[in-house]
Amino acid sequence: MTARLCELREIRLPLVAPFQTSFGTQTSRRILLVRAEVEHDGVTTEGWGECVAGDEPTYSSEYVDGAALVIRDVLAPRLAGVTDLRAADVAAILGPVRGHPMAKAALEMALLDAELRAEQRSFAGLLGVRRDRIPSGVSVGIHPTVDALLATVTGYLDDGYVRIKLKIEPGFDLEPVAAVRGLLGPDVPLQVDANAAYTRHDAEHLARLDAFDLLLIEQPLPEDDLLGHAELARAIGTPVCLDESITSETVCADAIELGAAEIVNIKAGRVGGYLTARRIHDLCRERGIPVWCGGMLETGIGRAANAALAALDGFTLPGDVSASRRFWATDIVTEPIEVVDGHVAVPTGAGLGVTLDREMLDRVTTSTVDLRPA
Ligand code: SMG
Ligand code: MG
Repeated sequence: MTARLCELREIRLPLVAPFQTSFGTQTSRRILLVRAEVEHDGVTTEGWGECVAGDEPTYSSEYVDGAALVIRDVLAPRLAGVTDLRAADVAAILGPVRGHPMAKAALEMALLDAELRAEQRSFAGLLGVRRDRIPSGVSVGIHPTVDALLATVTGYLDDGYVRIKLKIEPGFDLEPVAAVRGLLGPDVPLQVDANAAYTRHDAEHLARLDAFDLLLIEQPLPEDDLLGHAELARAIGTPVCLDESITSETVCADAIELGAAEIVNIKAGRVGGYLTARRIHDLCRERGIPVWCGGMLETGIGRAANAALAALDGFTLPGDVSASRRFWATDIVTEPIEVVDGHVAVPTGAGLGVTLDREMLDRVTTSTVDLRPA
């Protein structure tokens, strides 16, 4: 089997509604896609990967233009020189390149999809998952008013989501959380995500969230403040969950050891790929730390992979694996991700299990770069 990276595409998709977090508002999304090919017994099979880097370096330091450059000029050339390239080796080969986990993850994902398709195996099969569907939670952005927020949450409850996550920031926290808890009643799981908007001095304020019986508070403090998260976890009743801070297996182990991560949000892009994400799942499971699968406003490609990952046994909390229509009017896959009875099906087809809608893909493509060596 010979594998190679072929193409880097950028697409642009408008969001069905603006999505506001503590670091900004998005109305559309630029997304990088990578195409790989595997040749086996004279048959060529293609695979696709999706890069979760955002338009600007606000969630983390990675962003679309930076990821595109590092893929084109650094990462793809390194992989092009490897004989018998396999997805499982990508992380180690690219290890000497510091950072850029989202760019690396996209390359590993494209190769993984191509290899698995060539072998007629599913990603869920490779992971060895036992569930055929996963509970679906939805992430709700900051809204201009609490009434507008309640209207949006009501719509998601009607859609069947089994868990609500609210984005919060200083000035938009206690009041909206109280109102949404009032709307949900005591039984619907509710959690909040601050995307690093608070400081160590906010512990007393954040402790007031304890009144709302939240599943967790996600990433209240800056990415590099592990000790601050550990102190906060001791000071408040709501369990502290880390997202942005968990950049590797090592950091995850340290965060758990310090008491900074009572729960972990796993995102493959943030840690350099799905294979590393699985190892972080294993590590958390050994240490008794619950995990759930995060989302990065992916298309159906990334969501399909997330649905398989989230079916691993250690994912005991509902993830941000919501339906395609939560963000996109039209997805780029032929069978958009759907929420049925509050659950998303784990894809069973070969590779990541989704088929690209070529016409739609071409319609939203804004640029294409050839990754094959000249
Ligand atoms: O993909 O459903 C989704 C969005 C989930 O809230 C979500 N993601 O910090 O967890 C997070 C955010 C990061 C993306 S904001 C650009
Ligand atoms: Mg988050």
